[in-house]
Amino acid sequence: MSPADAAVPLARYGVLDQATDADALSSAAAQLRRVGYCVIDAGLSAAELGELSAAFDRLHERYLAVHGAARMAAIDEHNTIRAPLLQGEPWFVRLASWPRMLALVGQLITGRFILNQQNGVINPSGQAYNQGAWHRDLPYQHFVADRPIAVNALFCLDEFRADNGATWVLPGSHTQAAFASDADLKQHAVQVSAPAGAFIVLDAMTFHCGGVNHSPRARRAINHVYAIPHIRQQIGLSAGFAGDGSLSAQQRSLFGLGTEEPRSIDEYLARRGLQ
Ligand SMILES: O=C(O)CCC(=O)C(=O)O
Repeated sequence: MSPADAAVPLARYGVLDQATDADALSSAAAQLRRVGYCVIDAGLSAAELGELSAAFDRLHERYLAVHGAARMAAIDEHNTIRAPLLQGEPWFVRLASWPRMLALVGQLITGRFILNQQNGVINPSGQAYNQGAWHRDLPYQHFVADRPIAVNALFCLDEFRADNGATWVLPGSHTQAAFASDADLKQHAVQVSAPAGAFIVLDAMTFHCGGVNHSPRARRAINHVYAIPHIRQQIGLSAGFAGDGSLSAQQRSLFGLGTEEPRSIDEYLARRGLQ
């Protein structure tokens, strides 16, 4: 549909009730609720994208040096950077708190949400990698919620194309408890293309996987899961940021400070206001 067509109402009959999407973000939220995913532009400048890209490569090199490339490969962790925002590269804290993304998550998750995890993801050229198998971002879970309880936001550091293994999703799979049959997947899965600088946003219960990268270069992304605070963080971000005076109040809340379980009855009662 062209932009000119967008202003022309569609023909309909028998319709008594219609949703109104006030803006691009509400429209993306409506699509995600319906089919389980959407794509939004983050709005980074080319210079900002370049800085983030350099920070990602620098950090991956350091990460492998610190943890040992061979040891990481032995447990299939060499194409992942766990919790980059805890590793002294300010861009990752900034990206995790990107206002446009938080505004979208705020439309999708009712009440408070926190960052459950952030991971750098590398889809290497011509090789299998750990995100190439179908999964939910709340893995091992088979239930249906009537609204998102967790949302994942895959930031495309490179363009996502069919040839470099763009993400496959099964539309609507966030509304079905069971994993679909292989035949259903082979027929109905769709590959999501997106430009560098976009977020591919999924209901975290939507089944998805990385595609096979047939291009000569790795395809990089940074995944985030935002979730209700009842779901524990993949790695303790709140502990990692404890004592960090540089965070805003909004970031402290986002990274889960104050949502940790009380370690005693006294601590619980103190949080309820007991003097
Ligand atoms: O690399 C991709 O396309 C998918 C990444 C993914 O599935 C994940 O990080 O959960």
